Amino acid sequence: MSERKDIIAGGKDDRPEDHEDDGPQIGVVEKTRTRTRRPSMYRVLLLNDDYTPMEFVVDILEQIFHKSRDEAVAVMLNVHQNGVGVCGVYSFDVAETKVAQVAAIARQHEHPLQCTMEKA
Ligand code: TYC
Repeated sequence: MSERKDIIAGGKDDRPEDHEDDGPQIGVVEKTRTRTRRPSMYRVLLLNDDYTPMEFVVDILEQIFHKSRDEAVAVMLNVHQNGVGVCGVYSFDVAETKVAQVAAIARQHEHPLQCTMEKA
């Protein structure tokens, strides 16, 4: 009868009631540490050109990058004067989406405005 029970239960010692007379049990406790990493961040950059109207760039900075009017003008002028400037720093997916949105709106309006991203 005990042989039969062991086979069905998957072997001796599988169930608490099988341990009654066995003395101390030895086991190994394993802990797995899952490392959490902060996501890499990306700078979204606007590039200067000679043709895109200043007002159009300011509108983009307000609508897509949620800048105040004053901030948008400051960023636009910085790009105008230095050739390149930072619109914001975002996770990869958000940065990628903003770059695509700028490209789409600029294309619709036939402006050569360029927007890129780089690892921060
Ligand atoms: N240089 C443009 C002009 O004089 C204005 C401009 C600013 C264009 C920023 C692009 O990312 C840019 N009309």
